[in-house]
Amino acid sequence: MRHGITLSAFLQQEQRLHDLSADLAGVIDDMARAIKQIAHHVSLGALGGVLGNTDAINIQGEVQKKLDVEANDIILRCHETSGRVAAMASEEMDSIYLLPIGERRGDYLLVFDPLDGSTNIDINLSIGTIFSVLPCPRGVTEPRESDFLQPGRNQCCAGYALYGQATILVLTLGRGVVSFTLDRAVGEFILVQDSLHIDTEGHEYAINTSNWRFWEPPIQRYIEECHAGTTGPRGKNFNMRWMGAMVADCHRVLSRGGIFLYPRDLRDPTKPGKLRQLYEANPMALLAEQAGGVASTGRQAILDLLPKTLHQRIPVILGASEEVRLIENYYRDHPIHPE
Ligand code: P6P
Repeated sequence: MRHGITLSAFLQQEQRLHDLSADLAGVIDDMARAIKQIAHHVSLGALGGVLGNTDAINIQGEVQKKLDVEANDIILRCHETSGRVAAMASEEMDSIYLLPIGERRGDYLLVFDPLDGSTNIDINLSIGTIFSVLPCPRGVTEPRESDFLQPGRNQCCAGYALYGQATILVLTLGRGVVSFTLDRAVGEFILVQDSLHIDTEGHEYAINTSNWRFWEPPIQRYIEECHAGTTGPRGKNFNMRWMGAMVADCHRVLSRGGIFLYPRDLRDPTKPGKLRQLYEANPMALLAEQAGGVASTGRQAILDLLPKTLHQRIPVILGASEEVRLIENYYRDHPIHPE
Protein backbone atom coordinates (compact mmCIF):
# COMPACT_ATOMS: atom_id res chain seq x y z
CA MET A 1 0.00 0.00 0.00
CA ARG A 2 3.00 2.26 0.38
CA HIS A 3 4.54 1.36 -2.97
CA GLY A 4 5.67 4.37 -4.96
CA ILE A 5 6.35 6.73 -2.08
CA THR A 6 9.78 8.31 -1.72
CA LEU A 7 12.27 7.43 1.01
CA SER A 8 11.63 10.84 2.57
CA ALA A 9 7.87 10.22 2.66
CA PHE A 10 8.50 6.75 4.12
CA LEU A 11 10.69 8.22 6.88
CA GLN A 12 8.09 10.90 7.65
CA GLN A 13 5.46 8.14 7.92
CA GLU A 14 7.73 6.16 10.27
CA GLN A 15 8.21 9.25 12.45
CA ARG A 16 4.46 9.84 12.55
CA LEU A 17 3.27 6.27 13.03
CA HIS A 18 6.17 4.58 14.83
CA ASP A 19 8.01 7.32 16.71
CA LEU A 20 11.10 7.05 14.53
CA SER A 21 13.41 9.74 15.88
CA ALA A 22 13.98 12.70 13.55
CA ASP A 23 17.73 12.27 14.01
CA LEU A 24 17.68 8.59 13.01
CA ALA A 25 15.53 9.50 10.02
CA GLY A 26 18.19 12.09 9.23
CA VAL A 27 21.00 9.52 9.46
CA ILE A 28 19.18 7.34 6.94
CA ASP A 29 18.57 10.32 4.65
CA ASP A 30 22.27 11.25 4.87
CA MET A 31 23.23 7.65 4.05
CA ALA A 32 20.87 7.70 1.05
CA ARG A 33 22.59 10.89 -0.15
CA ALA A 34 26.00 9.21 0.19
CA ILE A 35 24.73 6.15 -1.70
CA LYS A 36 23.55 8.34 -4.60
CA GLN A 37 27.01 9.91 -4.81
CA ILE A 38 28.75 6.52 -4.64
CA ALA A 39 26.35 5.13 -7.27
CA HIS A 40 27.38 7.95 -9.59
CA HIS A 41 31.11 7.22 -9.18
CA VAL A 42 30.49 3.47 -9.61
CA SER A 43 28.46 4.07 -12.79
CA LEU A 44 31.40 5.88 -14.44
CA GLY A 45 33.51 2.70 -14.35
CA ALA A 46 36.83 3.16 -16.11
CA LEU A 47 35.80 6.67 -17.19
CA GLY A 48 35.72 7.91 -13.59
CA GLY A 49 39.41 7.45 -12.91
CA VAL A 50 38.61 5.56 -9.69
CA LEU A 51 39.25 1.98 -10.76
CA GLY A 52 42.30 0.04 -9.68
CA ASN A 53 44.22 -0.09 -6.43
CA THR A 54 45.73 2.47 -4.14
CA ASP A 55 49.15 1.54 -2.77
CA ALA A 56 47.62 1.09 0.71
CA ILE A 57 46.73 -2.06 2.62
CA ASN A 58 43.79 -1.73 5.05
CA ILE A 59 43.62 -3.18 8.54
CA GLN A 60 42.00 -6.27 7.05
CA GLY A 61 45.25 -6.93 5.16
CA GLU A 62 43.43 -6.26 1.89
CA VAL A 63 44.64 -3.96 -0.91
CA GLN A 64 42.52 -0.78 -0.80
CA LYS A 65 40.79 0.00 -4.07
CA LYS A 66 40.55 3.66 -5.11
CA LEU A 67 36.76 3.36 -4.99
CA ASP A 68 36.92 1.90 -1.45
CA VAL A 69 38.62 5.09 -0.29
CA GLU A 70 36.33 7.35 -2.37
CA ALA A 71 33.19 5.68 -1.00
CA ASN A 72 34.52 5.82 2.55
CA ASP A 73 35.22 9.56 2.26
CA ILE A 74 31.79 10.25 0.74
CA ILE A 75 30.05 8.57 3.68
CA LEU A 76 32.19 10.42 6.24
CA ARG A 77 31.49 13.78 4.56
CA CYS A 78 27.73 13.11 4.44
CA HIS A 79 27.55 12.45 8.19
CA GLU A 80 30.31 14.34 9.99
CA THR A 81 28.54 17.72 10.17
CA SER A 82 24.98 16.42 10.60
CA GLY A 83 25.00 16.56 14.40
CA ARG A 84 23.23 13.19 14.30
CA VAL A 85 26.15 10.80 14.77
CA ALA A 86 28.70 10.84 17.60
CA ALA A 87 31.37 8.84 15.75
CA MET A 88 31.80 6.39 12.90
CA ALA A 89 33.72 3.21 12.06
CA SER A 90 34.42 1.53 8.77
CA GLU A 91 36.09 -1.52 7.26
CA GLU A 92 38.53 0.90 5.62
CA MET A 93 39.64 2.70 8.79
CA ASP A 94 41.90 1.12 11.41
CA SER A 95 40.27 2.92 14.34
CA ILE A 96 37.03 4.80 14.98
CA TYR A 97 36.47 8.17 13.33
CA LEU A 98 35.82 11.08 15.71
CA LEU A 99 34.03 14.13 14.32
CA PRO A 100 35.94 17.33 13.63
CA ILE A 101 36.34 19.53 16.71
CA GLY A 102 33.34 21.76 17.24
CA GLU A 103 30.88 19.52 15.41
CA ARG A 104 27.81 18.53 17.50
CA ARG A 105 27.91 14.92 18.69
CA GLY A 106 24.61 13.13 18.05
CA ASP A 107 22.93 10.06 19.53
CA TYR A 108 24.08 7.45 17.03
CA LEU A 109 27.15 5.47 16.04
CA LEU A 110 27.43 4.64 12.35
CA VAL A 111 29.43 1.63 11.17
CA PHE A 112 29.77 0.68 7.53
CA ASP A 113 31.52 -1.26 4.81
CA PRO A 114 31.71 1.49 2.18
CA LEU A 115 32.18 -0.86 -0.73
CA ASP A 116 31.58 -4.56 -0.12
CA GLY A 117 32.83 -6.93 -2.81
CA SER A 118 35.73 -4.70 -3.86
CA THR A 119 37.34 -7.43 -5.97
CA ASN A 120 34.30 -7.06 -8.26
CA ILE A 121 34.84 -3.32 -8.88
CA ASP A 122 37.27 -3.55 -11.80
CA ILE A 123 35.25 -6.27 -13.56
CA ASN A 124 31.90 -4.46 -13.32
CA LEU A 125 30.26 -7.08 -11.12
CA SER A 126 28.08 -6.63 -8.03
CA ILE A 127 29.26 -4.34 -5.24
CA GLY A 128 27.40 -2.55 -2.49
CA THR A 129 27.50 -0.52 0.71
CA ILE A 130 26.49 -2.08 4.03
CA PHE A 131 25.62 0.07 7.05
CA SER A 132 24.49 -0.32 10.63
CA VAL A 133 23.33 2.28 13.18
CA LEU A 134 23.92 1.72 16.90
CA PRO A 135 22.82 3.90 19.83
CA CYS A 136 25.65 6.00 21.27
CA PRO A 137 25.77 5.20 25.02
CA ARG A 138 23.93 7.92 26.96
CA GLY A 139 26.13 10.83 27.99
CA VAL A 140 29.04 9.79 25.77
CA THR A 141 30.20 12.68 23.59
CA GLU A 142 33.67 11.39 22.74
CA PRO A 143 33.02 7.71 21.94
CA ARG A 144 35.76 5.17 22.28
CA GLU A 145 36.14 1.89 20.42
CA SER A 146 34.55 0.09 23.38
CA ASP A 147 31.30 2.06 22.82
CA PHE A 148 30.96 0.37 19.42
CA LEU A 149 31.31 -3.12 20.88
CA GLN A 150 27.57 -3.76 21.22
CA PRO A 151 25.66 -6.92 20.24
CA GLY A 152 23.88 -6.70 16.90
CA ARG A 153 20.53 -6.85 18.66
CA ASN A 154 21.19 -3.22 19.73
CA GLN A 155 21.04 -1.94 16.14
CA CYS A 156 18.49 0.85 15.58
CA CYS A 157 18.69 0.40 11.82
CA ALA A 158 20.56 -1.68 9.26
CA GLY A 159 20.66 -1.64 5.50
CA TYR A 160 22.60 -1.90 2.30
CA ALA A 161 22.83 -0.43 -1.16
CA LEU A 162 23.43 -2.64 -4.19
CA TYR A 163 24.97 -0.95 -7.24
CA GLY A 164 23.63 -3.13 -10.04
CA GLN A 165 21.50 -2.54 -13.14
CA ALA A 166 19.54 -0.39 -10.72
CA THR A 167 20.74 1.17 -7.49
CA ILE A 168 18.66 -0.23 -4.68
CA LEU A 169 18.47 0.51 -0.96
CA VAL A 170 17.23 -2.19 1.44
CA LEU A 171 16.47 -1.15 4.99
CA THR A 172 15.12 -2.34 8.31
CA LEU A 173 14.08 -0.22 11.29
CA GLY A 174 13.07 -3.30 13.25
CA ARG A 175 9.61 -3.50 11.69
CA GLY A 176 10.25 -5.71 8.67
CA VAL A 177 12.41 -5.08 5.58
CA VAL A 178 11.67 -2.54 2.86
CA SER A 179 13.31 -1.96 -0.50
CA PHE A 180 13.74 1.19 -2.59
CA THR A 181 14.96 1.75 -6.14
CA LEU A 182 16.76 4.93 -7.18
CA ASP A 183 14.88 6.93 -9.80
CA ARG A 184 17.84 8.67 -11.35
CA ALA A 185 15.63 11.09 -13.29
CA VAL A 186 14.50 12.80 -10.07
CA GLY A 187 17.24 11.56 -7.72
CA GLU A 188 14.75 9.94 -5.33
CA PHE A 189 14.64 6.46 -3.77
CA ILE A 190 11.17 5.01 -4.49
CA LEU A 191 9.61 2.31 -2.29
CA VAL A 192 9.14 -0.84 -4.41
CA GLN A 193 8.76 -3.59 -1.78
CA ASP A 194 7.40 -3.09 1.71
CA SER A 195 7.94 -6.52 3.24
CA LEU A 196 10.76 -8.71 1.96
CA HIS A 197 10.38 -12.27 3.27
CA ILE A 198 12.66 -15.34 3.32
CA ASP A 199 10.69 -18.62 2.94
CA THR A 200 11.41 -21.19 5.63
CA GLU A 201 12.41 -23.73 2.98
CA GLY A 202 15.29 -23.01 0.60
CA HIS A 203 16.86 -24.72 -2.40
CA GLU A 204 19.68 -22.30 -3.28
CA TYR A 205 22.95 -22.00 -1.36
CA ALA A 206 25.86 -19.57 -1.62
CA ILE A 207 29.30 -20.60 -0.41
CA ASN A 208 32.85 -20.48 -1.76
CA THR A 209 33.29 -24.22 -2.36
CA SER A 210 37.02 -23.83 -3.06
CA ASN A 211 37.40 -23.82 0.74
CA TRP A 212 35.84 -27.30 1.06
CA ARG A 213 38.92 -28.96 2.55
CA PHE A 214 39.12 -26.30 5.27
CA TRP A 215 35.46 -26.46 6.39
CA GLU A 216 34.41 -27.99 9.66
CA PRO A 217 32.52 -31.32 9.31
CA PRO A 218 29.00 -29.88 9.86
CA ILE A 219 29.41 -27.63 6.81
CA GLN A 220 30.93 -30.41 4.72
CA ARG A 221 27.98 -32.62 5.66
CA TYR A 222 25.39 -29.94 4.80
CA ILE A 223 26.93 -29.11 1.40
CA GLU A 224 27.46 -32.79 0.58
CA GLU A 225 23.73 -33.38 1.18
CA CYS A 226 22.90 -30.41 -1.06
CA HIS A 227 25.07 -31.94 -3.79
CA ALA A 228 23.27 -35.30 -3.38
CA GLY A 229 19.97 -33.61 -4.24
CA THR A 230 16.96 -35.93 -4.69
CA THR A 231 19.27 -38.98 -4.39
CA GLY A 232 20.36 -37.93 -0.89
CA PRO A 233 18.80 -37.34 2.56
CA ARG A 234 17.38 -33.93 1.63
CA GLY A 235 15.24 -35.43 -1.13
CA LYS A 236 15.39 -32.26 -3.20
CA ASN A 237 17.78 -30.65 -5.66
CA PHE A 238 19.68 -27.45 -4.85
CA ASN A 239 21.16 -24.66 -6.94
CA MET A 240 24.43 -22.86 -6.11
CA ARG A 241 25.42 -19.22 -6.55
CA TRP A 242 28.51 -17.30 -5.39
CA MET A 243 28.79 -13.58 -6.25
CA GLY A 244 31.99 -12.77 -4.35
CA ALA A 245 30.08 -9.96 -2.66
CA MET A 246 28.12 -10.64 0.53
CA VAL A 247 25.75 -7.79 -0.25
CA ALA A 248 24.74 -9.39 -3.58
CA ASP A 249 24.41 -12.93 -2.22
CA CYS A 250 22.40 -11.74 0.78
CA HIS A 251 20.16 -9.63 -1.45
CA ARG A 252 19.39 -12.75 -3.48
CA VAL A 253 18.53 -14.63 -0.26
CA LEU A 254 16.27 -11.77 0.89
CA SER A 255 14.68 -11.60 -2.57
CA ARG A 256 14.17 -15.29 -3.43
CA GLY A 257 15.22 -17.31 -0.40
CA GLY A 258 17.98 -19.85 0.15
CA ILE A 259 21.03 -19.60 2.37
CA PHE A 260 24.35 -17.71 2.46
CA LEU A 261 27.35 -19.24 4.20
CA TYR A 262 30.78 -17.95 5.03
CA PRO A 263 31.58 -20.43 7.82
CA ARG A 264 34.64 -20.63 10.01
CA ASP A 265 37.30 -22.59 8.17
CA LEU A 266 40.65 -24.01 9.15
CA ARG A 267 42.87 -22.06 6.74
CA ASP A 268 43.80 -20.00 9.78
CA PRO A 269 42.44 -21.73 12.92
CA THR A 270 43.05 -18.52 14.90
CA LYS A 271 40.54 -16.66 12.71
CA PRO A 272 36.90 -17.30 13.71
CA GLY A 273 35.68 -16.36 10.23
CA LYS A 274 36.26 -14.02 7.28
CA LEU A 275 33.35 -11.60 7.50
CA ARG A 276 33.41 -8.70 9.93
CA GLN A 277 30.79 -8.65 12.65
CA LEU A 278 30.00 -4.97 13.09
CA TYR A 279 29.52 -3.86 9.48
CA GLU A 280 28.86 -7.06 7.53
CA ALA A 281 27.44 -9.82 9.74
CA ASN A 282 25.35 -7.77 12.18
CA PRO A 283 23.44 -5.63 9.63
CA MET A 284 22.81 -8.61 7.35
CA ALA A 285 21.74 -10.73 10.34
CA LEU A 286 19.20 -8.12 11.45
CA LEU A 287 17.81 -7.89 7.92
CA ALA A 288 17.61 -11.68 7.64
CA GLU A 289 15.79 -12.04 10.98
CA GLN A 290 13.45 -9.15 10.15
CA ALA A 291 12.60 -10.95 6.89
CA GLY A 292 11.66 -14.14 8.77
CA GLY A 293 15.01 -15.87 8.32
CA VAL A 294 17.70 -17.00 10.77
CA ALA A 295 21.28 -15.72 11.13
CA SER A 296 23.74 -17.91 13.01
CA THR A 297 27.45 -18.54 13.54
CA GLY A 298 26.49 -22.21 13.38
CA ARG A 299 26.47 -22.34 17.16
CA GLN A 300 24.53 -19.21 18.20
CA ALA A 301 22.50 -16.29 16.89
CA ILE A 302 24.82 -13.68 15.36
CA LEU A 303 22.82 -10.84 16.89
CA ASP A 304 23.43 -12.13 20.43
CA LEU A 305 27.23 -12.19 20.07
CA LEU A 306 29.17 -9.45 21.90
CA PRO A 307 32.04 -8.28 19.66
CA LYS A 308 35.48 -8.24 21.29
CA THR A 309 37.14 -5.86 18.81
CA LEU A 310 36.07 -3.29 16.21
CA HIS A 311 37.06 -5.49 13.25
CA GLN A 312 36.06 -8.78 14.85
CA ARG A 313 35.43 -11.55 12.33
CA ILE A 314 32.76 -14.23 12.79
CA PRO A 315 31.23 -17.14 10.88
CA VAL A 316 28.04 -16.23 8.98
CA ILE A 317 25.25 -18.66 8.07
CA LEU A 318 21.99 -16.87 7.25
CA GLY A 319 18.76 -17.31 5.32
CA ALA A 320 15.95 -19.88 5.22
CA SER A 321 15.16 -20.94 8.80
CA GLU A 322 14.91 -24.67 8.02
CA GLU A 323 18.33 -24.66 6.36
CA VAL A 324 20.12 -22.68 9.07
CA ARG A 325 18.51 -24.71 11.87
CA LEU A 326 19.61 -27.95 10.17
CA ILE A 327 23.22 -26.71 10.15
CA GLU A 328 22.95 -25.68 13.82
CA ASN A 329 21.82 -29.25 14.58
CA TYR A 330 24.88 -30.61 12.77
CA TYR A 331 27.10 -28.28 14.83
CA ARG A 332 25.46 -29.50 18.05
CA ASP A 333 26.77 -32.97 17.16
CA HIS A 334 30.26 -31.52 16.57
CA PRO A 335 32.63 -30.65 19.45
CA ILE A 336 33.35 -26.97 20.03
CA HIS A 337 36.62 -25.87 18.35
CA PRO A 338 39.19 -24.31 20.72
CA GLU A 339 38.89 -20.49 20.62
P1 P6P B 1 36.01 -15.01 -1.06
C1 P6P B 1 34.20 -9.46 -0.13
O1 P6P B 1 35.61 -9.29 -0.06
C2 P6P B 1 33.79 -10.28 1.08
O2 P6P B 1 34.17 -9.61 2.24
C3 P6P B 1 32.30 -10.55 1.04
O3 P6P B 1 31.58 -9.51 0.51
C4 P6P B 1 32.22 -11.81 0.19
O4 P6P B 1 31.07 -12.60 0.47
C5 P6P B 1 33.50 -12.55 0.58
O5 P6P B 1 34.43 -11.56 1.01
C6 P6P B 1 34.09 -13.29 -0.59
O6 P6P B 1 35.19 -14.02 -0.08
O7 P6P B 1 36.87 -15.80 -0.09
O8 P6P B 1 35.02 -15.86 -1.79
O9 P6P B 1 36.80 -14.10 -1.98
